[in-house]
Amino acid sequence: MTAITLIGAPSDAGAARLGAAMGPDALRVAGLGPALARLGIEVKDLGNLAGPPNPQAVPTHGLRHLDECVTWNRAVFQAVSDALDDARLPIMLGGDHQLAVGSIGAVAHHCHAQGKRLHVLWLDAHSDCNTPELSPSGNLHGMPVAALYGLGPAPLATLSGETPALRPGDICQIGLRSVDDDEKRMIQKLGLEVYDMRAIDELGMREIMQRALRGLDDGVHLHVSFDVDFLDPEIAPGTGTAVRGGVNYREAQLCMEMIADTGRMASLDIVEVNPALDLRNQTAELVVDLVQSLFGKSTLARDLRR
Ligand code: HAR
Ligand code: MN
Ligand code: MN
Ligand code: MN
Repeated sequence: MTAITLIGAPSDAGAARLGAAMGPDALRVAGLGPALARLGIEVKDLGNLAGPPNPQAVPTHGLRHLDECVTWNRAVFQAVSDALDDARLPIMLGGDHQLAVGSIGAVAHHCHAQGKRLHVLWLDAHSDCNTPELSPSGNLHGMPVAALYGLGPAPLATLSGETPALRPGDICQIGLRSVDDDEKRMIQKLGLEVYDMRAIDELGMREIMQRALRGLDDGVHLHVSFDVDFLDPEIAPGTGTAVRGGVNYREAQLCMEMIADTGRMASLDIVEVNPALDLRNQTAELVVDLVQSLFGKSTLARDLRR
């Protein structure tokens, strides 16, 4: 298994509520690094990147804190690029989800250079494909998918040097249950493959993961962008925009296990852990549990499974 680099990105500049900046440390307190090391993986923790705080400004031109978010994303782009250049698997610890512009931008750039095809699994209650014109809030964590498709503020839309960083068919979103009306149109316009909670209820997580993961061969770099509000707030309350009716514990485990079985995941974001809204760090602890499955921990050895 590839060696892992943990990259803390303590930003909450893209969110409405403060607190996601404490996410990386909450994940460390919950034992993320040692849990991965126990699986036999070499883990290096770079500590936290430096960047600006949330200025708590009001929106201008449909968005808040653009300069701060650009600064954060440039730092994340560089750190993720460095890890990929060293043939390591970067885990970007957010922070809020706007940081995916930098991390996925770096992955897109890397894939281009290596002649690999990029496939992104976006696990989230939200579709995050607003633009400043469409956003009801002006918060940039609701806009990273649009930016990766070359839409929205130019410094983010062109950040990776690959414009757009993503093409139709590159992303598959799972767990959606809070999508703004204009975002519904954007999902169609961008041609996103989406599985909302109704799809999970009707088809089951197994069928959805089989569809989401089909066609992965060794020419594919699989990136997982895990927004913890994907999970039901009853089990993961420590997040800024919790939405009821989310993915339950068993569904989440199966999702992670099926990704691990592909052996193709080459980069990961863990975002929107907000310890200020949590109870006894249970959200970070749950994430550590699930991420072990994502890296191949399983109850039975492969040849004993049926
Ligand atoms: N769609 C809403 C907005 O744009 C909420 C976005 C939300 N928060 C996130 N992203 N955690 O996944 O403001
Ligand atoms: Mn998100
Ligand atoms: Mn979300
Ligand atoms: Mn694809």
